[in-house]
Amino acid sequence: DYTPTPTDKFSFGLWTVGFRGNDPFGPATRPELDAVRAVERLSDLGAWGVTFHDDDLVPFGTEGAERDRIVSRFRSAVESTGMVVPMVTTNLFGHPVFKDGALTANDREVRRFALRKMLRNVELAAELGARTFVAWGGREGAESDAAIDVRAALDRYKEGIDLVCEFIRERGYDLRVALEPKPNEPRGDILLPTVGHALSFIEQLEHPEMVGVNPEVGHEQMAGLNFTHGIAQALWSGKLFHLDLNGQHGAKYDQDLRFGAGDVKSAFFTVDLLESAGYAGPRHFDFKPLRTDMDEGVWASAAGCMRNYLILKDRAAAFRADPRVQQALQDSRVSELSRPTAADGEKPEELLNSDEGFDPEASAERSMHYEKLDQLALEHLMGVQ
Ligand code: 3MF
Ligand code: MG
Ligand code: MG
Ligand code: MG
Repeated sequence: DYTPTPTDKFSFGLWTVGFRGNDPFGPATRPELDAVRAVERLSDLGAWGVTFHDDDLVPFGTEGAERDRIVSRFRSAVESTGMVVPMVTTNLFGHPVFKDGALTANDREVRRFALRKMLRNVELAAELGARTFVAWGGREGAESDAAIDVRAALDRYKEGIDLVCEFIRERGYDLRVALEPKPNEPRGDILLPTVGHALSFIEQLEHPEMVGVNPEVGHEQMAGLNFTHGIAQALWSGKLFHLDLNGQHGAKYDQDLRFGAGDVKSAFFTVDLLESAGYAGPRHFDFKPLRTDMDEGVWASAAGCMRNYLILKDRAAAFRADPRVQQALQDSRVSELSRPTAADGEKPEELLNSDEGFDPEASAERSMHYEKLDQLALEHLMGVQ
């Protein structure tokens, strides 16, 4: 039975089920989705949490009593369904004011406006009990290398994230920041294009301990990278604060297919990793229901994301428990990699002079037996036991 429950910690952005099907070549194909209905339907389907950009909930420029009314109506829906708001993020890409970026726009007034928008949204995130504040800098980038001083842009990016962290600390909020990498789209090139770039950037910040990453399946795959390896390195660095699960077919436009509907073999190993590495954060979906489909398709795709995760979780567990797999893993000497290369306390000088009678020719003749191991993974994925 692959019915999700809140203990699975599945969450969805309001902008996912609320996506109306507009693309660069055509307008929306679906009507607007009311945020309260989104919360109720997601809760009915077994989701645990709902996330949003400030503008998904409160239209850009809405102030005062109207803003308060919208937030409190949403809050009531969240509370009455028992849902949570684990993450909040800021839209710093939609309004034309951000056409040249937000925290790294060449125009200083734009950067100051972007920071005010972000700080205000940090207040809202804390108010709603969110623990993660995602920052995707979709417009932080360029089409022409003549138009941007990348080193200055990184100074301003650091300055912006540092200010957000300082604000969180001064207010005493229980909130961490997660940077979301993406290589391109909508900009020709976006700053912090991959998980690796973001991890290295974080080390330059004033409060690196407060900042991690929010990797998205499709974003890494757009860069031709292995998503599972990317999140493995984030886990290894203690930086996998959150993640965006979806589907993508290789290096093309950001497809945002429902989770599992892209590279399914990669999705299998992603779930296998998350479940075996003890990742305790949200299983957050950032996808777009196909613009060919109407309301029923929206909910079918949301249900599909969760169902696919649970199926893959089941398949991965069966893979790990299979005695043939355990034998194959041993034959492939996978766990030997966990053994330190040097002997306990061994110095490089001793290692240099160690003569173990090692025979490179004989070693090179040993098969790693990966074909057999990988075939077993594929058969479990395909449901053949
Ligand atoms: C774009 C994205 C974004 C981010 C979001 C932060 C609109 O490709 O993935 O979704 O995920 O802004 O969570
Ligand atoms: Mg995306
Ligand atoms: Mg995407
Ligand atoms: Mg995303």
